Amino acid sequence: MGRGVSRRNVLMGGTALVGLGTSAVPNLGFPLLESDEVLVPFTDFPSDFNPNPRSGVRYLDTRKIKNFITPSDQFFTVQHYGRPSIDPTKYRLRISGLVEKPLELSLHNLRQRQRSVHIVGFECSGNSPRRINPLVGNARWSGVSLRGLLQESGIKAHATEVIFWGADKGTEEVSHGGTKAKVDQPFGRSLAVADAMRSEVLVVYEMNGEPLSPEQGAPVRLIVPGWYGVANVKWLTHIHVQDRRFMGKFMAREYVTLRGLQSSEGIVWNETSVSRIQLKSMVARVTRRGRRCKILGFVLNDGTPLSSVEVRINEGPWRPATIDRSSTAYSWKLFTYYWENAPRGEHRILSRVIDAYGRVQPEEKDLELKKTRWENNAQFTRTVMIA
Ligand SMILES: Nc1nc2c(c(=O)[nH]1)N[C@H]1C(S)=C(S)[C@@H](COP(=O)(O)O)O[C@H]1N2
Ligand SMILES: [Mo]
Repeated sequence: MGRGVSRRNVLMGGTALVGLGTSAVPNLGFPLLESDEVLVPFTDFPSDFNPNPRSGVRYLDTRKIKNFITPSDQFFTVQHYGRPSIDPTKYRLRISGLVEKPLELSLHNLRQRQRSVHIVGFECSGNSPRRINPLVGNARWSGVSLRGLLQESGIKAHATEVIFWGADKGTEEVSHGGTKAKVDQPFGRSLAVADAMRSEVLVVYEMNGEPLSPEQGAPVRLIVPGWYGVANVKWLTHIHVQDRRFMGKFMAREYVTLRGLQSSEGIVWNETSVSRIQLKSMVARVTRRGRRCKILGFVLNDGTPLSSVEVRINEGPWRPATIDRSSTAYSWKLFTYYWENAPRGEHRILSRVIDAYGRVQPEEKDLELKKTRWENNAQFTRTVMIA
């Protein structure tokens, strides 16, 4: 895994949680709403919030997060070209390009292989505080390791890039160098070989112990732990290996972030393809028992161990929150903070997360040089009304 920090010793809230490999499947559910607790209403929640805002899209109502694992029928869903339906008995996954042995695998072939299970949480990189970040979820994904498949196909030494195409297509007008072509293109994303060969990247056929649903990519999808949703290609039918960068629409023309870097020469404008999840936390649910409030939130990041999550009330001091022990490297991490003697009235609640490299979740003003909408991980003030 490299990057200098061992993911086995996930440092959280000051305690080293040993043995939390991503394949650990903890049984520690997050505490449910207890009978004598009341929900504290948010005053910033959009009054027209609709969990199914339009056909093909499902939002997670983050106030209702009760479980570490998001139930499949609540997990968010989006896609760009509509949902193809694939007959699982006719399904084939093709692996082509710079490999010694091109493969064509049926669902049965995949299921016969060694099964890997990872808990992975992710959000769409277009997730927005305006709708209270509803494009998010955390699930248990089962399938086979992509690395195993690439090794079996005999990936060649000079390969640098692995493309993943879905069965869903759109007609795109592509324009380069003053020439234009109109073509039917499948949804496609790629990974550098080094990223594709991480042992935790999965070719998935089950979500939360059930076959993938049509909206979540049935029968087979990719899951790239620690990356934004766009990397997790649904309805995956074709993997292609090559020796040059893939510049498809969703790598190079959409899901691109424009960000200014301060340098001694002034600002350098950088454009990058959306990839690893930026360090983010959000307060999601507040409950109260008498004057004691329980603040629950979640953290998403690229899998780097965390150093702390903190909560701040009404511009008071930052205070440490407790990270739930069910957290794994690539899950979302639920956290709680108890606020004693919470007075009646409206209050502002903010959270921030700091990782083991000392990276701090940015404030909104720190993102002024990010000029495009993707990857908004700014600290997010919530407002509540306490009765
Ligand atoms: N084949 C295909 N895969 C896709 C997409 C798509 O349009 N087509 N959308 C991506 C985007 S932008 C996101 S955020 C996630 C959403 O995954 P979910 O619907 O399972 O939550 O799927 C990704 N995979
Ligand atoms: Mo997305």
